[in-house]
Amino acid sequence: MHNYNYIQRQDKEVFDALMGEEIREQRGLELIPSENYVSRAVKEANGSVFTNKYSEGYPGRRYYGGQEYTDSIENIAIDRAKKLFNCQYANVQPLSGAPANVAMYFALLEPGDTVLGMDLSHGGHLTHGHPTTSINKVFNFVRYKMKDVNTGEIDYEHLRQMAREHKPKIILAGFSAYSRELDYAEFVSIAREVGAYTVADMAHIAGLIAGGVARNPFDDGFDVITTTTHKTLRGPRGGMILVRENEDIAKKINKAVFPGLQGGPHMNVIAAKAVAFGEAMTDGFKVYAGQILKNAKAMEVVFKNAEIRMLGGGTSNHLILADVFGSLGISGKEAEVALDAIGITLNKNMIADETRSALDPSGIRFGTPAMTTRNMKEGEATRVAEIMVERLKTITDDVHAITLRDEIETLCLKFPVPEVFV
Ligand code: DSN
Repeated sequence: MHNYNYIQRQDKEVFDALMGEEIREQRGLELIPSENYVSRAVKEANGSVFTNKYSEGYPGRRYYGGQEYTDSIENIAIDRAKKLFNCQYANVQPLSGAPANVAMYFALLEPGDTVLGMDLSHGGHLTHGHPTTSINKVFNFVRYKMKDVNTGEIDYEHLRQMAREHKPKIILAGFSAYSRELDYAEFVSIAREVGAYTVADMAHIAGLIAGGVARNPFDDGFDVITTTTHKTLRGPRGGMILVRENEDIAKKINKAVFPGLQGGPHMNVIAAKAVAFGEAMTDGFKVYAGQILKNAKAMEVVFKNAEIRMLGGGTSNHLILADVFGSLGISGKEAEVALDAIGITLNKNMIADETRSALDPSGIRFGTPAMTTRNMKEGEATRVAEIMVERLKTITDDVHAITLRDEIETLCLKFPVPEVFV
């Protein structure tokens, strides 16, 4: 556990909140598939002197003086990102995933241009053009879906027809609640036919790609990848945009990030990204990424045996989306609250063609990146899934809930959150 000696001496209110979160993270089981635990080294960089520095611009081309070390740290982060994802250009300044996507749109599009992206309820993301977002006022978004929600297969023929009809400038692959692999070559073939850029938002699976257990969209010819750095990649909260080989696209991306969208980059976060990328280059990270998948498969088996419907029929990545309303008659929100009461954190989630509201949908979404960082393996993943099913099937049994909560807490104490990964 981190010590916060200076904060403790100076600011009791903030110290109390920090200690509360430290204990919550140690004692509870984190199954939100977009969350993870970073190393102490990443935390040190994130909380370092680089937070003091303004560095508008890019290495070698800054607007303020005193940049010898900021240039050095940003170049380290860029070089490592390029090696990790096998590409020629990287912009490590995006503050997070949403600004990375907004900058990418402004780099590649003119107002009114069309983007073909995945429907939110079929696994896409708000920033892929949901009607409630600001970018939806600037660009025209059309959405594709899965052909069969029971296998997760995308309807590529329909996607091709939509591309011919709507003539998008960008075809966007990627998701935040989808449990299968995409056929990137098919996306590239469709995009080339209509002259569109191919962009993959790999925020959820960046660590799986870096660890070599998920396909890299660049290997099939994608032009651009956007991502966060804090999910499976196990870095600080932040974003990044990668360009496979086209210098013109890379220049447009750089201009769109700064000065187009952002001001001074958060150099402390860039330092932490550099440290996390260094960790992701190790053999240990490859083992970690592989174990994420094995743990998710172990959970899939339990849900299958319990006859709880999973969107896509199961999982090929780090997450599972389960239709608890259709299978057990309880809403996603009820399931989230019931599991939270026994120390398991996950999130309610819409399922494909949702009939309920976004705030009380039919599904729950959970995944294995954080539990795998705690060194839990298939045995623990199986038991956790069994506990989840038991809890959901006996949701009104408060006495049994106490037994299950004790078992989760014991498990978490046995697998403390580690601080050193290399
Ligand atoms: N909020 C992230 C997730 O949970 O998937 C995506 O932005």
